[in-house]
Amino acid sequence: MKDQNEHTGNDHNEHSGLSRRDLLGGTAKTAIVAGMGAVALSGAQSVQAAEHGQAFELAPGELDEYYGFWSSGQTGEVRILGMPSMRELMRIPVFNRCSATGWGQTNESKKILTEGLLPETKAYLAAQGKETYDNGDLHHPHMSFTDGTYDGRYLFANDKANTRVARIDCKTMKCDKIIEIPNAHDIHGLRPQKFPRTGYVFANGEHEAPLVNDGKILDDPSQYACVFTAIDGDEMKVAWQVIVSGNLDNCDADYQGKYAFSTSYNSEMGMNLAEMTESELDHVVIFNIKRIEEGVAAGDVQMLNGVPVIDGRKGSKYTRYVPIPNSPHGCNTAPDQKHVVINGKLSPTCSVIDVTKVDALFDSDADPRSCIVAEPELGLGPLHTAFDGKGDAYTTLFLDSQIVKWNIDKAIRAYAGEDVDPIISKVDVHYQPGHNHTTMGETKDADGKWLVSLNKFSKDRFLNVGPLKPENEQLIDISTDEMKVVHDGPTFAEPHDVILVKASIVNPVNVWNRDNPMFADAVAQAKADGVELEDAADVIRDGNKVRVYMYSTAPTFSLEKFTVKQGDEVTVYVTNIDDIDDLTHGFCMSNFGVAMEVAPQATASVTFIAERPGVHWFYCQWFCHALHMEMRGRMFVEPRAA
Ligand code: K7E
Ligand code: CUA
Repeated sequence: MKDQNEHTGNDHNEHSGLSRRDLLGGTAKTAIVAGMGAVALSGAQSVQAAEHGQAFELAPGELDEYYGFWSSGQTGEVRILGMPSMRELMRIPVFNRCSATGWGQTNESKKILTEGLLPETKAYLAAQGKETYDNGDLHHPHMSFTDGTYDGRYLFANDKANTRVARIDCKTMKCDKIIEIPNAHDIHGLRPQKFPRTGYVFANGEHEAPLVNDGKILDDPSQYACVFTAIDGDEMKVAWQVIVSGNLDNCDADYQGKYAFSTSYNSEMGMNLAEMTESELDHVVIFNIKRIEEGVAAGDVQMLNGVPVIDGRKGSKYTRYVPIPNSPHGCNTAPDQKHVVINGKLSPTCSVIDVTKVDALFDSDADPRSCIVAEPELGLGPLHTAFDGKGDAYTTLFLDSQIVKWNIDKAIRAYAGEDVDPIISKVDVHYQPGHNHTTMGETKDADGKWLVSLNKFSKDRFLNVGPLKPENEQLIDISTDEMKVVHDGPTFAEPHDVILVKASIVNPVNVWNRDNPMFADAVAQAKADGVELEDAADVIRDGNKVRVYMYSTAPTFSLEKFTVKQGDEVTVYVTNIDDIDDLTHGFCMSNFGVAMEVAPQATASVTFIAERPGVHWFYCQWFCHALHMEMRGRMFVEPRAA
């Protein structure tokens, strides 16, 4: 971390601090407390910074210490923020349609968006005149693990809206696989296996439905089921599924590679709010991975949509059901590699599972509650818990609009009867926090530096932008026992969850590797057409299909014009032969609704029907050169003979 004096002593911070304070009257107090509003008191600045502890603002040109990988909820993308500065660095389109990059329009992205869909989904979409969904609800981005910590290979993320799981290749920071999960409905909780490696990606189907949902069973909830899915993260294929009792909300895995845990807020299998919240106790389902693998190998399954499905409902040898007070939500394994915190939501408590006591549940039919070693009362609406790696936990209290810091060991001692208070401190957040996350906090390398609270409401914290308000992500310094909110970060819908990863773990490339599978189809097609992509200026006619190959190098396209006939199906392949960092080109065919990004050494392609006769300009829509405006060419569309 940079020396704090250097940060707060710099002019830029002084001025931005002042204008921020003037604009956002409400935050001024927080800012001053945090030391970042030290404005105009230049002599006192270093003192305030020292009191504050950690610097989070970066001077121009300085790099962050962590990557933050953010979900975006109903926007359907993943966002990358630098941390702790909270500067947004990039957006990765996943389940959404992106105008800037052409995600959802290029042939490369359409392949990823369509190839993993189930046949009945493709049929449904075809009836809507679509090839894929263009919305998603991305809640949970999580990185692949090796030996209990992030390994920088992949990010995985769920789509609650359309029951999909996506993978992002961390070399290129592009989504490279999306699969639809059969037999399950509305994937919510998602976590990778931590040990020995990922391995499996565990995914919870949240909503109950008939297992074979073909319309024969409708309003008969007794025949509905929820399904837990283990995906092979290397192959992006479903490995196996488990039918459970109750529904499934969030999940996590242990550090031993033996168990996965899922919360269930609707053990009643109720169909409305009153029914769903009726019973005093819901449960956590514990999945015994080895037993399930053995059961699958032994054929104790039914095959549904090509996937082996095991029956893990109550009484099964594959699962255990641990009663938990009403409607547990978050499920968080601590970096001590021993405890799993189950967040109460409607109960003011968190329940702490000791994973070393889980074996007995399976081997000797011990009381399922015997694995609970603490149940501290923390406040109203505990949703998610983060950890600092020093034995303390940080739980969001949705209803109280607070984060509570508590000590796991003290909670265990209190549960055993000792007179100790596990609560260390509480801090107000603004307002109604859902997830929170600490630096490296869901790995064994949690370092206890920063906490982010993802708040669902911002209300009066920012300039009014109309009835739809931004949400508010707050940065909290947790380097001391007293938590300090040091930064407000407004964000558009909806920052559900985040992981904070040490920058040294993530090593993206600067230019594409020409062997990347992303554009393997284009490479194969060019080869079949006898075209060299990197040196192409070719128009290949194949019946009424026309393939136009060009390369781009600042500030020109290799083709300055090409001619097609009205009604032709035209595919344009652009290969960016520039081999320089940050020299991205674009290809936009104006008035055809066609645009895509072509980053250095990438090939991208797009297909459209040339139904408009006339002269049409295509241009580079990604600023690349002083002569970027001149980087354009013409498509002539000859009218159909009358
Ligand atoms: Cu708590 Cu979808 Cu992660 Cu939202 S879930 S808060
Ligand atoms: Cu090439 Cu702008």
